Amino acid sequence: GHQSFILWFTGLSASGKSTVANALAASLFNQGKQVYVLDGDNVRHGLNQDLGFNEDDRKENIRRIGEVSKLFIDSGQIVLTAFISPFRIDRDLVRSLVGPEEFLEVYVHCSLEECEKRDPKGLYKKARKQEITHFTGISAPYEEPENPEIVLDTEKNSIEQCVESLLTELKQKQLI
Ligand code: GGZ
Repeated sequence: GHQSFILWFTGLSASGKSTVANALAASLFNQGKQVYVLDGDNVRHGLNQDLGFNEDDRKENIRRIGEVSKLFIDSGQIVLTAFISPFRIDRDLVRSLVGPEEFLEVYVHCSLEECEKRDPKGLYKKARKQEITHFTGISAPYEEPENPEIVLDTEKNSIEQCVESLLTELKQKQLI
């Protein structure tokens, strides 16, 4: 197999989306694949710097990321996206935009309790004190995927184990 596709990582803040996506990207790169990671660091600070975290802005965030991902696919790349993407309808919109063959939803599962314990940026703490509003899991919703192609559990498994199961899935689906 040799084709371009999206792995769409979704999950709570601090669930490990970017970490797993970047580790997988490194592995695919070492196998000679053209791969690129889109996440908050390179999208929310640039293209989407006009957007915040209310419902409309999140929807627009995901819509634009979907369109950009489609361009990456057209250019023959593997694209890994790591955004909370809390609304099912928005994830489904991207799925229909790029085509079902090329879209794999990856649910990065980690309990709210564990994410809050990790709290690498202190955002959960701020959200609890209402210093940040509309915080996913605390004061804004997260809609779990109903039929994700892949589920990872970062509470039970290491990053390396998560990368291994992704590689296995991709080989099984003959995408790599
Ligand atoms: C959720 C927020 C918020 C609010 C800032 N709610 O763990 P992080 O810091 O590095 O990742 C989170 C990121 C979420 O941006 P996304 O573009 O992935 O969200 S969405 O898909 O819902 O549009 C978090 C930080 O931004 N952050 N404020 N209120 N996360």
